[in-house]
Amino acid sequence: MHWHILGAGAIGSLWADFLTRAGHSVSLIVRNRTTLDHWPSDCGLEINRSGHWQHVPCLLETPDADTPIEHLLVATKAYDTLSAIEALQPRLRAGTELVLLQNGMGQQQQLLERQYTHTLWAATTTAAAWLEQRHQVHCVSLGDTHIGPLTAETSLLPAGWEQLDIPLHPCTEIRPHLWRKLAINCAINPLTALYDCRNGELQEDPARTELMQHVCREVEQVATANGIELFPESLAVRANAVAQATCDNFSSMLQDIRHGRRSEIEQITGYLCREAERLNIDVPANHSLLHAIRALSPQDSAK
Ligand code: KPL
Repeated sequence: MHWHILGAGAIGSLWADFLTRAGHSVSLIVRNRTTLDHWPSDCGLEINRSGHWQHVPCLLETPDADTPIEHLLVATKAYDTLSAIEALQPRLRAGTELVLLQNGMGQQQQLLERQYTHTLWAATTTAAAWLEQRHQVHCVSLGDTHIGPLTAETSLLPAGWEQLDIPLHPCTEIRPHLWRKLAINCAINPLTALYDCRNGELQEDPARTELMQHVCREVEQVATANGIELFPESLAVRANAVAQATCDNFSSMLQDIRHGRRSEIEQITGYLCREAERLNIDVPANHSLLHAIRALSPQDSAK
């Protein structure tokens, strides 16, 4: 099977490794010609697993290459989804398999509303990785990945994914899993961005803990009104456990803001607030975080 991967960040690069290990060939679609010309290596990627570097053979190309795409993994930032897929339309076919593997919610529904004829899945992962350089990725943890179909009459897994040697959980209903990841991200990401702190530092200050508890209670209300059961324990307890397990990490949102990149606040807390408004639920703590993060990041307030 030949898989194209759109988005050469840490997660896209990690999947290039997973897919090639499973015997598939991979093309990494990079943003543009300049990125391609400045790629630090002429032979794809390197991955560091448990302290050892290994080569990941993959081809590199730009979105305007002319080879058809039959299997596409979309690992871009959530806000780039629609425009990135639009740009690839000339290369996609009816029935092209498309997997969305991203943070946040809203983009899955927006893509469905475009009524393309592709076969769609959404996936969410707790796998963790970071880029040392563009072509060098460190695998921190394989995590757990849930995947499920978004379109009708779609099999549980895309072609060749049954061979992936990772904790992969196919499910008929992906929405509750997307909500669970969204809920954790609502509870941790904007707070770490606001306080400019590591995930583990959220629990070190009673004011932060209290705000996190408010945020969690509001998220639970909106999830429940949507018919979603989050976790057996409260979201605050689960989010604290995740913050503890990733205590040395800087959340993706904080990293985006520190690097002057647009954050995914609109696809995380923004989505939650839009759902709350639709359901007539007051979410003042989440609203104030949404506005605070927009104000922190010129890239976000420009949108
Ligand atoms: O998913 C994450 C993120 O940073 O986006 C968490 C779980 C908060 C880990 O850092």
